[in-house]
Parts: sequence; C-alpha cells; structure tokens
Amino acid sequence: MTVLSDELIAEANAREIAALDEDYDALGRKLARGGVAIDAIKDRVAAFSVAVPSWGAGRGGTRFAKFPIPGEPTNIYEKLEDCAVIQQLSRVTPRVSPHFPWDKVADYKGLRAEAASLGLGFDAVNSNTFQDQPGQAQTYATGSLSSTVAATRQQAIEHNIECIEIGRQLGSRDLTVWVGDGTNFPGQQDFARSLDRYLDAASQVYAALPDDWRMLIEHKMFEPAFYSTVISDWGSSILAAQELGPKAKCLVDLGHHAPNVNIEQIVARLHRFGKLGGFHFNDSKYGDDDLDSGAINPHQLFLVFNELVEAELHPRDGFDPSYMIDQSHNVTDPIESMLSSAEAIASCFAKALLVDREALQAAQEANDTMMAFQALRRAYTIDVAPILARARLEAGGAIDVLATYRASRWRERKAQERKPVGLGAGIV
Ligand code: PSV
Ligand code: MN
Repeated sequence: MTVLSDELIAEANAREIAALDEDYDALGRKLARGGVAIDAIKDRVAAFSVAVPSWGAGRGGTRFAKFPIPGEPTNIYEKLEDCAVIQQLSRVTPRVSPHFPWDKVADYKGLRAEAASLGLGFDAVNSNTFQDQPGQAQTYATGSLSSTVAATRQQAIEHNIECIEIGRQLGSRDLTVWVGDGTNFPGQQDFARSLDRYLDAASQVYAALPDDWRMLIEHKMFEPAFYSTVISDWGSSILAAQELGPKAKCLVDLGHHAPNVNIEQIVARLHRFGKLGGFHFNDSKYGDDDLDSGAINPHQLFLVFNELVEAELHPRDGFDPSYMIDQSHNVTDPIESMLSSAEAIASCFAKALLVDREALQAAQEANDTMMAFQALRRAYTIDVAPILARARLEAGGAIDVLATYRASRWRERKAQERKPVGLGAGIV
C-alpha cells in the first residue's frame, strides 16, 4: 500500500527527468575521468539506509514550548503513515525506530503488520527511563539504572527488558539505552559507586538480550544533568560496553559532545575496538540542539561518513552500524525536515564513497599534508545530487522530494482527518 499516489510522483518526476539525465551524464563523465563509474556509486547509495525516529514525526519543540501544526500525527499509527511518506519519496528510510512507552500499543504483531503494509520495518527500540510515567511506582528524578534506590533500578531494568520483548515482536534487533542519570551538584553522587550501580543494572538488561541482539549504549555529557552524567562520553561508553560483553556496542549522537569535539576521531576510535554500534544523526550550533542533519556543519557530517566508509572497508567484529536520524522540529514540517536530513546524510555517504582512498593513504604515508587534505576536499566539493536523485528515481521515489511532498498536500489533507495535538513543553 502506498500512502501517496504513484501517479503524483510519476507526474512530478516527468517534469524533472530531462534535467536529471543531463546532470547525471555530466557528472558521470567527470567521475569517469578519475576512473570512477557513476553507476557503481549510485548502486551503493541505493543500498544505503537510515532509520527515522517515531518521535521525529511530530513537532517535538524545545524544552520550553512546542508549536503544533494542523495534521500532526497523534499516535504511532499516524506516525508510521508519515514515516511511510518519507520512505516513499526518499527511498532511503525504510525503518522506524520506536520509543517506549511513547509508542506503546496493545497489539505489537498488529503494529508490525501495519508497518509492513506501509513498506516499513522497525529499527532499534529505545527505552525511556529519563521521564516518569503516570502510575509508575518509583520516580526517576534522581536516576534510573544508576539510582541509589534498588527498587528504582529494578523498575528501570524491567522496563528495558520489556522493550526487548516488544522489540522481538516488532522484528528489531537492537536496544538503545540512553539514561538521563547524573548530577547537578558537586558531591551529589559518588562517581565510582553510581557507575558500579549502572553497570550492575545494565548487565541484567544485557543478560536478557536474545543471541542476535545488541545493546547500544548512548553517551551524553550533559542534560538533563549538568554537572556530571553517568555515561558522559565515549570513554565511559566503551568501558561500559567492554565490561558488559560483545553484544554491547556504543552509539554516537552528534549532539552529545562538548562544542568542537572531534567526533570523526571518536568514530575511528570506537571502530578500532569493534565497538561502534550506531549513530544518531542531527546537527547543532550549541549543544544537543537536534537541528536537521547537515544544517550547521555539513563538513563535519562528511568527515564522520569518511570514517564510517573507512570502517566499512576495514570491518571489525561484524561492523553493522544502526543509523538513525535523531532530531526535533519546532519551526518546520517534520516530514520536510526528515526528507532534507535524509538527503544530507545520503549525500555525505556518497561523497565519502568518492574519496580516492589510495591517493589519501599515499599522501598520508608521504606526509604530504596538502594532498591528503585535497583528497578529502575533492570528494566533498562534488555535487552528488544527481546520483541521489537517480537512485531514488530507480527505486520509485521522487527526483525532487520536497516539491513532490508539497504537491501532495499531505499535511493539509491530514489536518482534515487528525485530531489536533496539545500544547505544552516539547520532548527532550
Ligand atoms: C537524548 O538526548 C536522545 O538523544 C536519546 O537518543 C533519546 O532517546 C532521544 O534523545 C529522545 O529524545
Ligand atoms: Mn539520540
């Protein structure tokens, strides 16, 4: 079942096809001069995918406020519909990453079937122990897996195990665990004991993982705790993953570091030890801003992909990263933002594929700094839009995703059908 009419997409594509053919052929000739076959790159791009977060389908807002728009999804079923629009147009986002309890339903087999009928599958399951729920016995106000209160730790363990159980029904294979645990005052918690408690509780979650599952540990150096966090950085994350075992890997969210941290180097380090398990893509100017991917620093995104492609070429420990967009929208239509992020992400992947790795390595070995830098620069400055568009077209997607989405009047139509969502503060 397609959510948008195939005729609409075909009509929009018909207007663009001549220009695309011209641009694709011109780029093909340019790449061929360097010995690169454009179709081979296009096929790699066609095989690339990134998951979308269920919560990204709504206008998340900021901590201060949210500004809902008419036609926003109000539940997981409507979110899936919107994710299906993104996939139908972009052909690069075939999976949705759910978050619990936000996406709780009575029938997960039915939810999986509904997603499948929309052409979607499920990616990593995210647990939530950073927020209390109505009727919950223990509060997470002072921590969850690392809490000093045994009953609170137990509640957090059980919630994560329930997420695994739900994920099994949905066909997921990863559990992403981000905890908001940490402190706001010096002395508030003992750094060593709180990590010990976290490790002990996390090992009980780990023990519940099916054989083919992974636990992705997401670090974050601040927010909601601002003095210290229990899994603050990639160092704490890899130590925890090493302690827990081979099924535990690290997940890097681009917004979870201090400003100007060299995240591409973190990628290389985690991969060196076989612990790079996943990525949350977004962009930021100041902190965990959750802005659209590539909006502020597209070059950093390219450099990250340069390391990811390098990691693919030299896999360790079954390198199979789970890629997801993790962003929040306050002033745009979330579908448009995720379409634009998916394009930015796929574009950096394509550019990274175009890096002449032999030239790069030769320059590195010869200490030819300028030529090493130019090997990256040459790939970064290539406009790969025709490759992405051709891959989408061949898969049934839209050449111009945003124009086609607007022509569909999806949001306006949904505004007639869906209940308005409430005001209030946004998500984290
Ligand atoms: C935390 O800031 C985070 O990046 C984690 O991935 C959460 O699960 C997600 O945001 C949800 O808001
Ligand atoms: Mn994240």
